[in-house]
Amino acid sequence: MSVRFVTGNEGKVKEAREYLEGIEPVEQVEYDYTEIQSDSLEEIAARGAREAYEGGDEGEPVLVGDAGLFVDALDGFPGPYSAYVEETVGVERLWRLVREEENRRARFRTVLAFADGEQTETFEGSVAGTIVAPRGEGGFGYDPIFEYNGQTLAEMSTEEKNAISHRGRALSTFAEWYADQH
Ligand code: ITT
Ligand code: NA
Repeated sequence: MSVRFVTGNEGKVKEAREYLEGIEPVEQVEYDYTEIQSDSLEEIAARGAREAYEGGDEGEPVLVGDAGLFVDALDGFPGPYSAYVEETVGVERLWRLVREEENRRARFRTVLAFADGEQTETFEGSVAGTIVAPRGEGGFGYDPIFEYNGQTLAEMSTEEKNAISHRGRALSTFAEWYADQH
């Protein structure tokens, strides 16, 4: 048995392997599941996981992740639309929107959904920070405008970012649950 991680991103698979080391092998699969329109990452990931499970090899459990940046003053925008907003509005212009606000708090959230045909379970990880003017060359996506403890995620080393990562937190919760079940 192995867990099939549905993602186009090999880096995420490597990260998942670190958390599931000694528990279960992780295999990367690409599956173009329907991303439903919803403001709930849980709902999007759970539907995706069920669809990927049904469309994949019988009996092999799947893991689907969905993540986003939720800005308090913007009622959680861009949230589940983070990838689309990054492509259209862009990170710099999102900063300019938030700059007008007194409250610049935001949160990165990842939800992982696991489906094995019998059950669908979701696991959350999040990190709270502040939206700032872009700084740093590392990371990806919204990292340059997300500050945590005085540093943007783009200014951190990979190790520093992983240690506080929303995805890492979701993976570690999932790994603990999975180990308990198997
Ligand atoms: P998958 O193939 O794994 O589904 P994806 O591009 O859909 O990849 P996510 O659901 O993980 O990626 O994230 C959605 C968007 O949120 C992504 O395009 C980024 O803009 C942003 N994002 C997610 N995690 C981030 C992080 O740690 N730092 C900066 N931006 C992040
Ligand atoms: Na996704």
